[in-house]
Amino acid sequence: MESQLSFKVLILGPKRVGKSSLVRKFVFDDDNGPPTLRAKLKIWDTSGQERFEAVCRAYYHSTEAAILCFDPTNEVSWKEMQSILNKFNVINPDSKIYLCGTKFDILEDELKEPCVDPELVQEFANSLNCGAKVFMETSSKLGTHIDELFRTLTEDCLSDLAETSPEVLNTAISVESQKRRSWCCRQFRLY
Ligand SMILES: Nc1nc2c(ncn2[C@@H]2O[C@H](COP(=O)(O)OP(=O)(O)OP(=O)(O)O)[C@@H](O)[C@H]2O)c(=O)[nH]1
Ligand SMILES: [Mg+2]
Repeated sequence: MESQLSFKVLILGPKRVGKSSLVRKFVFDDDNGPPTLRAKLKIWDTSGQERFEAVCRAYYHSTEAAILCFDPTNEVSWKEMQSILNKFNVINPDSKIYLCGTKFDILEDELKEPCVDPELVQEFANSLNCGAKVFMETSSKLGTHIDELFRTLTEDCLSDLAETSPEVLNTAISVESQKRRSWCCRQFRLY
């Protein structure tokens, strides 16, 4: 049962878009929701540096969900994110996909529109044909929508599993976090 409730989540995206900040906020911020999660998440935070790309690709396999981050204050990151997603899809076409616009606090502070129209992001998500979900307005600085993103992802993984094992929806699991470092991808486990 325990292994069934363990989901591998990959955090992908171009460099400096805020992937590590997102994971840190979720894993280490007490205000967030891990205590109510009902599954073990193994979160792999990848590097966005191009020189690590080949190594990061080794982590694309056997992933239940991928959070694809881009920075709506930086249009280049939107294009680069799509290119990373295409490569990911070739290796792992069955993964759930969550498109995540980061650094929303900057847009709010500067009263700016995102570089990419949220409707276009949604259209792109629809075109992926895998039920990709969009979270356009996350901020690791403020904690905006981060809990909601991971909660939705976890519930989606649990719902899929419940189709074959309905009892998983009644299972409660306690939570603690551990951190393990490696040189290009870091794993965070939530229990
Ligand atoms: N204002 C603001 N800054 C952010 C936010 N998230 C990340 N940053 C900043 O963006 C920069 C990059 O953040 P990281 O989390 O290291 O980005 P990354 O995607 O992990 O970068 P790589 O691992 O190099 O690919 C840092 O200076 C962060 O402080 C956010 O939500 N709001
Ligand atoms: Mg990082």
